[in-house]
This record gives sequence, C-alpha cells and structure tokens, in this order.
Amino acid sequence: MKDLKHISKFLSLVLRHKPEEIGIKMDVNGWVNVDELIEKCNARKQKLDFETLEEVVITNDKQRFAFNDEYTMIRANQGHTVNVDLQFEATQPLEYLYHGTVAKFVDEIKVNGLKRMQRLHVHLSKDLDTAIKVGSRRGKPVILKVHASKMYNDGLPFYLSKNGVWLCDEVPAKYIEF
Ligand code: HQG
Repeated sequence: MKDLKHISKFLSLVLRHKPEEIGIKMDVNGWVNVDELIEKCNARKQKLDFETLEEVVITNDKQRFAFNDEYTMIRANQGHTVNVDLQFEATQPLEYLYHGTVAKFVDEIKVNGLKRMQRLHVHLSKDLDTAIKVGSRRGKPVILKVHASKMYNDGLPFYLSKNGVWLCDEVPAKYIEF
C-alpha cells in the first residue's frame, strides 16, 4: 500500500502540476499517453507497470485519476495548477458547500473571498468531513460555509469533478459564512 501511495503522489505531481518533471506532454484536456507515462516514469527511476497503474487508479482514496475508455490515456480528475481544459459542465450545486482552511488565511478571505490561488479552481465539498480533512492538511481546520445556491442563482458557475469535488472560479466573501 505504501508503494501505491508513493506512486499516487508522484502521479499527482506529474498529472496535475509538473508533467515536465518526467518530460511528458499533456494534451489540452490534461490527458497523457499511458505507455509514454509508464516508460518515462521508469526512465526516472519511478518503477511502474500497467497493472500497478491500474491498481493505483482503482484503489485511490479520492479517485484522483481516470483512464479514457480505451485505457490508452490517463489524467487527473481535478486539482491542476497546469492550465488544462477538463471540459467540466456547469452543474447546479446543493444549497451549501464547505471549504476547509486554517485561521491564518481567514482575515484575507474575509476581504477577498476564496481565490483559486495556484490551482485552476476553488475546491469545495458537499460534506463537512471532507472539508475538515482538507483544512487539517495545514493545521487546525477552520470550516467555511458557502451559500452555493445563492452564488449559482446570481450567475456564478459551479462544476462537479468526476471524483465528486465541487469547483468554482472564486467565492466572493458575501457568500461565505465564517
Ligand atoms: C487558501 C487536496 C488567503 C485556501 C485537498 C487554501 C483539496 C486563501 C489555500 C484540494 C484565499 C489554497 C485543494 C485568500 C483561498 N487568501 N488564502 N483569498 N483563498 N485561500 O491546496 O482547497 O489530496 O490550492 O483556503 O484535499 O486547500 O491533493 O487548495 O488553504 O481537495 O487530491 O489558500 O487539494 O486534494 O490551497 O485543496 P490549495 P485546498 P488532494
């Protein structure tokens, strides 16, 4: 399992942030060729074969990665800093969505709202537990409640990634309950 987690972290790096780390090209929709990925990982001493890659994709706790129908291409479902078009469709959100952060960011968020920072989107979840986990990556979590329906009705789009993460371009402060 430890190996799979290590490979998953490496794949997150390559498929979301730094394809150049192994000298691989991503297409405009974030896909990379599976054979090339395996070959280039091995060339960089990250041992990988197709069976292991498939296991990582299937067992991944957050379903971070997806194959195309033919299993010839793979991409990350969300979380990118590289500018790709994941072809999300605008989706009507639930009334409230949640964002986990930490106290040191709150004053700035109160003024500027939630920004996407380095990533392509602001990440939100439908449940508190996920938001608590996300915030806990940085310390004691602070949970923000986002009036998602209100935002949506005011014309701000939401997207739902294949792995159930709610995404939007920004959350102006007036829609956040602190
Ligand atoms: C904060 C992981 C100051 C924001 C997680 C967050 C998630 C502001 C940080 C996914 C701000 C950005 C994404 C503002 C936002 N001023 N700080 N105006 N607006 N922030 O990592 O949401 O395991 O880019 O609160 O579980 O923490 O990698 O976003 O603390 O799902 O799959 O700036 O990454 O998923 O941090 O995490 P991030 P995030 P994986």
